[in-house]
Amino acid sequence: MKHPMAAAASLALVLAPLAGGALATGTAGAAAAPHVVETMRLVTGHMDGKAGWPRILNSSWTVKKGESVTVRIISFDDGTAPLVGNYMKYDQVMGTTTGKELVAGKPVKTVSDINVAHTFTLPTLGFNMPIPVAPTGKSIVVTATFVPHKVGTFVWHCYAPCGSGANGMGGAMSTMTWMTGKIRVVA
Ligand SMILES: [Cu+2]
Repeated sequence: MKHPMAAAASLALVLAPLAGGALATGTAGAAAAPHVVETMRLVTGHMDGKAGWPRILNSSWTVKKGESVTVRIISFDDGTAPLVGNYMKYDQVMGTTTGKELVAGKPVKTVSDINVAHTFTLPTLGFNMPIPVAPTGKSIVVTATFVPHKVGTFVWHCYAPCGSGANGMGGAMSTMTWMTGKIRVVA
């Protein structure tokens, strides 16, 4: 805005490819890119009225390809659901612009399996946020930022066995809009 219009326009043309490159390596430029925040609340069966059925509210949203998306999850769940088998890798933060997520403001790369309550995982986009157990009677806020580079409708899952049935994968875990949902990325 400080520059004459023509100069600003040509500057933008020159900087655009650089900004894209900077975003891809996660080093700089994110502040200048479109940026949205998607806030979700993760409630327990006691809170949503269905015992044993935790739920992520605002489970489906739409963002634009190439924009910076901060996922903010406010979890009230004080129960753990340690990861097992092939899902144990989801104790790692994946696909974020910094390689980390913020847990109560603290940057971390991983959450110990024993402390995992849920995950928010978009496997096709390579994005994963492990959600640690919340202190009883309180909430914990977990945030992470990613940039979707593919257009489409992508299903997210929780991969912690927080549902019902012998393996914890039933009930909320296998019901759309509870522990799984759809994220749309548009051009
Ligand atoms: Cu879960």
